[in-house]
Amino acid sequence: MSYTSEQTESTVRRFIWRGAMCAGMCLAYEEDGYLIIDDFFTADHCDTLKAYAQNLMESYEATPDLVVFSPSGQSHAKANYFRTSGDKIRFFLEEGAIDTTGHLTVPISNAINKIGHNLHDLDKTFSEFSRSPQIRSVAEKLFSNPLLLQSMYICKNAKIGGEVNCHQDSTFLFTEPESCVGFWVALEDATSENGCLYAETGGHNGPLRKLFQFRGDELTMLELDQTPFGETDAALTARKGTLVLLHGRLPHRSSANLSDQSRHAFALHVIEGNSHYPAENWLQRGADNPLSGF
Ligand SMILES: O=C(O)CCC(=O)C(=O)O
Repeated sequence: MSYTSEQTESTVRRFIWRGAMCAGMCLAYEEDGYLIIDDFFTADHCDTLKAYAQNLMESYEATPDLVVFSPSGQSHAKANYFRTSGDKIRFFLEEGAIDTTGHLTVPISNAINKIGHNLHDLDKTFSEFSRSPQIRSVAEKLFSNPLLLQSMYICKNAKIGGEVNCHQDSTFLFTEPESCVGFWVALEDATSENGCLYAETGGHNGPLRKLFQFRGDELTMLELDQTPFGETDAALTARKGTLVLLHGRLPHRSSANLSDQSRHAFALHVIEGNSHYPAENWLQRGADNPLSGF
């Protein structure tokens, strides 16, 4: 697929956070399937969260046979490590971070692809960030009973940060009716050089293409609809502190980071508490560990 006719920054609508989600923001989100709000977090707040995460990563000791993040072709142990991470804090490495002998090719803090998937409940610092007044305010505008389902600290480090293929978040976080919304926060400037998000403007009006499930003791991708994605040509560039809101049906992706600037981000996925969360969804939490809200 080629991504030639990039939608320029000037044609992508942008807003500035002024304490509440205004009518213009609601309309843009409804029409485009994404919403960019600058100055959502202060640069200082982002720096503090990034430094905190760097510390966690530097203290982490990798078990390379378990942790490489690869959405396809995982070994059983790796798939299990991923599958059971919904109510834990786990570290996933970049594919290029380990050599054939199982040794790290780069320092551990550069080797990590992401930390997931329950930072928002298990870590006080991430819980406070996820439940900040501004995230809560947007969530309460979009949901009647918002529940925090999944969180990720995404590194996309310089030179090694991998590509994220085009997908719809509802493929991975499905409810009936569909309700997933992604809150993606740039903790560093995200540009077309270091792997910003790209999206298909209005593509949330298309069908849900796939469902990622845990069935018969394995993770499987079910095909629902063969309609190809349209062009994901809207560059959702985001300076540090910007919120990018992503509708669960919106096709989006990001490129590998070949630049010498890292692109750290925090992503939180929220669902409607009044919807049904199927038992086949890959991400499950124990009965003694229910989802919570703000
Ligand atoms: O940060 C990225 O590059 C991808 C994030 C993403 O696709 C998501 O949060 O749904």
